[in-house]
Amino acid sequence: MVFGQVVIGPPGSGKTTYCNGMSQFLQLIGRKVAVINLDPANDALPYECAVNIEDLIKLSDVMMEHGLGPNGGLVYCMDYLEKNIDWLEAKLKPLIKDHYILFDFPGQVELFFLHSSAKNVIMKLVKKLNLRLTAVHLVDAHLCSDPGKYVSALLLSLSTMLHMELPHINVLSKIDLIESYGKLAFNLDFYTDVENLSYLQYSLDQDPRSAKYRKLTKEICDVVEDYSLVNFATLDIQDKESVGNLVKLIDKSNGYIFAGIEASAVEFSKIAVGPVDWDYYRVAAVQEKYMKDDENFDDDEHSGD
Ligand SMILES: Nc1nc2c(ncn2[C@@H]2O[C@H](COP(=O)(O)OP(=O)(O)O)[C@@H](O)[C@H]2O)c(=O)[nH]1
Ligand SMILES: [Mg+2]
Repeated sequence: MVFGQVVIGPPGSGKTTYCNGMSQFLQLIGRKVAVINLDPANDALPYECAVNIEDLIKLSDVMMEHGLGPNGGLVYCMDYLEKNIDWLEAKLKPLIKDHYILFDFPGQVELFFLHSSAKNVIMKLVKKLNLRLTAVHLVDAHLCSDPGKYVSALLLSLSTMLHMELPHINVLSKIDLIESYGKLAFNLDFYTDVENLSYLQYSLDQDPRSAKYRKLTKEICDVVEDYSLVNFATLDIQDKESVGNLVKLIDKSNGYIFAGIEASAVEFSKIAVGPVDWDYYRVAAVQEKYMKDDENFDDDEHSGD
């Protein structure tokens, strides 16, 4: 059983920086981490990647050969990756024995709430390699400074959650910059908890530019409230405490904290409903032992694929 994160979110939301910071943090707490770059539009990578989609396909080649723009080119690249999933699987196989995996995905949002190729890639890997992944969906906290943009972030987050069908954590990234955008219309809790959107609708109705979309805003807010799935964690990637708090949430969502614990269903339930406060150094040690024990099982399990 292998654990990891699928890092997604709009362009510029901080995915690549996140993969770099998160891998450093996880290594500090004793985990072996492999970062997989699946974004062919990533320029200079700040991290050392274990697998790079550029070795399979280059966005610039696709754009030139097929006369596509960057968006069409990225869709093509993801389709191509899905067709060549064996390439990725072969690259991942030696890593999954003892690594925690971070996938740095492209920022084109349609790939994660509309198209199926990126999702199919993830689902095939989950099934074939027995991965336990959490989708970490980064949204620039800047969007909170404009109620209209915040509503679009809510809708995007909800659509992505429903489409991806993975354990999912939405994150307001670059929270360290939030004060530089001026005073927010509401407290930060309002934006992270997503509990009562009527205040937001009222605020939007006061602005003549958005008042004409009143009905649309109300419908979108109703959908988000009815599903009651969206909320946000916050992140400043340079703040160790902020990254640590997020790691605790992620470890709980993909089951990392349960790894190697031999307990009854009651004990597991206690951990599941308990606070996310636990000792990650201990879990890292347990996990290492568990992965070694699990190695033989995984080999047997997948030898028939
Ligand atoms: N202040 C601040 N800047 C960040 C943070 N995360 C990312 N950035 C910056 O946001 C920009 C876009 O980040 P990048 O990782 O390339 O985004 P991507 O397109 O989603 O991969 C870069 O200039 C980063 O330095 C953060 O937590 N705080
Ligand atoms: Mg990037």
